[in-house]
Amino acid sequence: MSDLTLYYHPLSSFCWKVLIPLYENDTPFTPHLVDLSDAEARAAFTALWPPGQFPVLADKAADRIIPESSIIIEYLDRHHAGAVRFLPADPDLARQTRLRDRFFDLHLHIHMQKVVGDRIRPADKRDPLGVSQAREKIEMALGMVEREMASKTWAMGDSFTMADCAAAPALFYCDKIIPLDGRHPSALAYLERLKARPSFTRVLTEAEPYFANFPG
Ligand SMILES: N[C@@H](CCC(=O)N[C@@H](CS)C(=O)NCC(=O)O)C(=O)O
Repeated sequence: MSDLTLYYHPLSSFCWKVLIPLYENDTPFTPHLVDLSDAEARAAFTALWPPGQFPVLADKAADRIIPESSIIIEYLDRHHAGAVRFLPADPDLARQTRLRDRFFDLHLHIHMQKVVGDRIRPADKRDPLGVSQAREKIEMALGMVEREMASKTWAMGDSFTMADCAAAPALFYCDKIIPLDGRHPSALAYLERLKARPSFTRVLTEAEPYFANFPG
């Protein structure tokens, strides 16, 4: 059994962000699916990490609990490194990678969550203004991705990094709510490259049985 346990759900976009680097390096870990609708499972999970958000990584050998997707990726890169490195050794390039990672999480991913999350709220508790503001922010961010990716393979250029791990789930689910059609050809081509990356293909294949639960 591996020392690493990942608390996750196969449909969770932020969990995808961490599964990608785990699969990139074939890092051994035990997947622990958390069903947040199960009160007992939720209680056990919040005992581990009170915010109750996955992914959370447990490293038994180091007696550590590591929450937050970007922090998990940095932790894996430092303590369980494989052939693919997710942060450049050069400090300036590492800072740029972190900025792009933050960009995908904070300017795309969480607004996508807002739009999707609103669909599962009771009809009388919906937030149309919040959703329309989130959509505007997604449009703005997609415009930035379109300009950035016109001349690049991966978010940092030639190397696949943590920024691409952040981009993959954010762009995949954004495409479900605001299709990356002809207006965003470079962003769409980037998403297609991400989907063809074997680590992300595997994540999507494993999520497939759960896609019926995605609020379309
Ligand atoms: N900042 C966190 C965000 C994690 C997050 O939003 N996870 C979602 C699933 S994609 C979650 O656990 N949602 C359940 C909840 O908030 O109760 C990270 O990067 O790991």
